[in-house]
Amino acid sequence: MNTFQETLINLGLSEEELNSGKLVVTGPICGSKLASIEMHKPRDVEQAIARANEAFKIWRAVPAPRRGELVRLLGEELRAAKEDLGRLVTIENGKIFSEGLGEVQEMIDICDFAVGLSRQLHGLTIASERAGHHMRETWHPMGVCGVITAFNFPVAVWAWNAALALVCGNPVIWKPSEKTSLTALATQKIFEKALARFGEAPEGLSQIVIGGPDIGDALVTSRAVAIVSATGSTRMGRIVGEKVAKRFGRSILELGGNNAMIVAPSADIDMAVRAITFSAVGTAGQRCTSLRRLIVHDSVYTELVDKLKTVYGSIKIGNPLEPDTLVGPLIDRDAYERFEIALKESKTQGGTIHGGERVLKDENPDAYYVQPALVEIKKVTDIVKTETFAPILYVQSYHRLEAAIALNNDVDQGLSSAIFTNDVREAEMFLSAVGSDCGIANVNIGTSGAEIGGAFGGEKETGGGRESGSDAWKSYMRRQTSTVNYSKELPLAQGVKFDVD
Ligand code: UN1
Repeated sequence: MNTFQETLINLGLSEEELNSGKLVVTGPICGSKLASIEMHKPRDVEQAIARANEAFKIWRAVPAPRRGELVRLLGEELRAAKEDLGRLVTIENGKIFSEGLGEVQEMIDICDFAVGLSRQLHGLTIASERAGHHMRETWHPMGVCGVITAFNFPVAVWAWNAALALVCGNPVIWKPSEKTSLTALATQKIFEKALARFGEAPEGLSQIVIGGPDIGDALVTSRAVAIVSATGSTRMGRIVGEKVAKRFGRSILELGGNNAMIVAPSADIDMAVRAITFSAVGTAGQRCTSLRRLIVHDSVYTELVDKLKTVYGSIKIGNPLEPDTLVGPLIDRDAYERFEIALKESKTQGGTIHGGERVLKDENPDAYYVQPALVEIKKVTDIVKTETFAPILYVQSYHRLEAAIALNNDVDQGLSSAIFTNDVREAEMFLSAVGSDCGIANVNIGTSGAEIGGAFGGEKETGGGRESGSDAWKSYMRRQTSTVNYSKELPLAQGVKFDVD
């Protein structure tokens, strides 16, 4: 038996489930078919939504710390399944095994966070202008939460949303990427184990719907789905955002990034090289937080670029299950074609390309491994402003920090950003109101690999949503403002007189 089959068995996925349908799941490691699974129809989504709304009626009244207990058990089950689920992430998505494990760790971390949160869903008391009155603000469960996730973080992003939504009192319906349905099915099995240990929970608390855009659309357009959390491209987010807004639903959008790092003259260059490499080539450049633009001070430009070329040249590309591999395959042929087109355009637009070749083609004719590319380019051309979901890093130089910050901000997206500097003035300027316009701004670390404790998301075409830590939980609840009169008078606010006798 090979590791893949063993992994599936350990995760409780049966042969029958994996060979029963029309949706073919292809593994990016060698491009072969992994499974063919059953797809849902929009009618199934309607039924799932109805079930979830029934579940909501019960779950919203369960005390939040008790809801937290379910998420605590989910965290325990994820710990037990970490190795297998991490491996399946690698097999289905192509990220290296260490990152596959890291992704499951991110799920465990958000469960821990959500358990604590389940005792901290706090509101406010507010001073009233009227004697014998008080005001307060309370957060209540909001309703069914639809979660649409992308292939690149096939399970962690579900966990960010589900762990919070569940402690906040909301059932969840998950539409995973068609490219990574296996990890989603495995995660659902893990959730079911937690549910069985939890005992009495309503049916339909967490459901999964498998399929293409029509399935996503059924979630997005339904008035019975209170919240739609969608992660993916800006193109997808624009469609989802508009449709949800049209029915006055709530959306949480986590869309594209075109993330930059500024490397200042005082930067620790060797540390910067390591951070740049992880952020730009890690996950084969397929994170929304991947580093896509490098803005280097002219005094350290040659030194840094030379060091990067050397490191890029020695990076091990190959099977992501092998321990010394750092760059696995691109997800599929489409991704490779976009990589190729972007490099072609970079050249036409004045770029000098280092790397960027397809590699390991003879061994893997149906899989797409590439040598990460560095593109030195002087002007901010269209291609520099385009997010290509692949390991391409555009390198530009600057002289004044203000100009570097302007370059950082001169793209449509606003997800992540970073500065490498040992000058506290520069660092603080970058983090200030006149600095980076992104949701994430880091100092002396890369743009990717955020911890779950902070709010995750960004501005402009990144969509404005926040998920994960800090007070992102508020997006999963409805706010209620109450004024309570415990006096025997009925004074009106603003001193208004309205005597009826
Ligand atoms: C994503 O790429 O969709 O900060 C999420 C990071 C990860 C999450 C990325 N923790 O890179």
